[in-house]
Amino acid sequence: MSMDTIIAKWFSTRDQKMTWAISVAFLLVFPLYFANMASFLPDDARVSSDSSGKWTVSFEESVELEGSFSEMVDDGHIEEFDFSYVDTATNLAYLEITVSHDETNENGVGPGPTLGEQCDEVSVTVNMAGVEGYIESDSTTDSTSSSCPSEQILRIYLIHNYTTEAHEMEGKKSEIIAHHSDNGTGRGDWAFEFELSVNRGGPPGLGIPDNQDDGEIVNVEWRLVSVDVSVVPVINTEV
Ligand SMILES: [Ca+2]
Ligand SMILES: [Ca+2]
Repeated sequence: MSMDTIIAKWFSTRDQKMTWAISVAFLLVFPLYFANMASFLPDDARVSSDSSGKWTVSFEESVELEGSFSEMVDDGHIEEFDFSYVDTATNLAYLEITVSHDETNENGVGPGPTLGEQCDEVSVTVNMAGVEGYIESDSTTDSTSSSCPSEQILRIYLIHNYTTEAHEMEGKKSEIIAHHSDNGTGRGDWAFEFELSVNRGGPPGLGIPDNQDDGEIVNVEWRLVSVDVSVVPVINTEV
C-alpha cells in the first residue's frame, strides 16, 4: 500500500476528516493553553503547587544514633556521657534517655538475711549547653528516683507539639511541613550525667549497725530519633 493510498484511506470520509481536524486543533491549542495558563486566570489568582487544602499528616520515626551501657556507680559518684550529632539532612524529633536501676547488693551486717534494705537514689541531668536549641516546655532534662525497681525516661523534644499520631490539618503544605520541622535544633554536643547516692537500710533498733551497700549498677539506654513527615491531600482545593 503506497503512502498516497494510506493518506487517501485516512481522509476518505467526512467523519475521518472532521476527526483529524479536531485532533490537529487540540495539538495546537493545548501547548498554547498551558504556556499561557496564568494569563487566562483572574488577576488575583496564583498558579502554585503550594495551594491551601486539607491534608493527612503521618509520621515515620527512625533511630539516627543509639547506645546502651551499664555502670557500677559508687556512692556519691557522678558518671558522665556525651556524643555529637551534626547531620542537618535529618528531621530530628527527640532524644530519649532511659536510666534504670534496682537494689541488688545491699547486705545485712554479718551472716543472716538482709533486713530493711533501701533503694539507692539515682539522679540524671542532661546538659543542653552544647546543643542548638530544644523545646523546653515539653522536655524533661532532669529526673531523680529512689523507688526500686526504677526506670526513669527523659525526653528532650526538638519539634513543637510532637506526636506520631496521624491527623488532619488545614493550610498550605509548606506551612504544615514547617510546623513539623526541627528547625535545626538538636545539633551539637549532647551530654548527660547520672549520680548515685547509696541508701542503707538496716534492722530496727538503736545500736544495731546499718546494712552494707557498695553502690549500684545503673543501666542507661539512649536514642536520638528522627521523623519523616508525610503530607497527603484529603480534599484538593487547588484553583
Ligand atoms: Ca541501698
Ligand atoms: Ca545498692
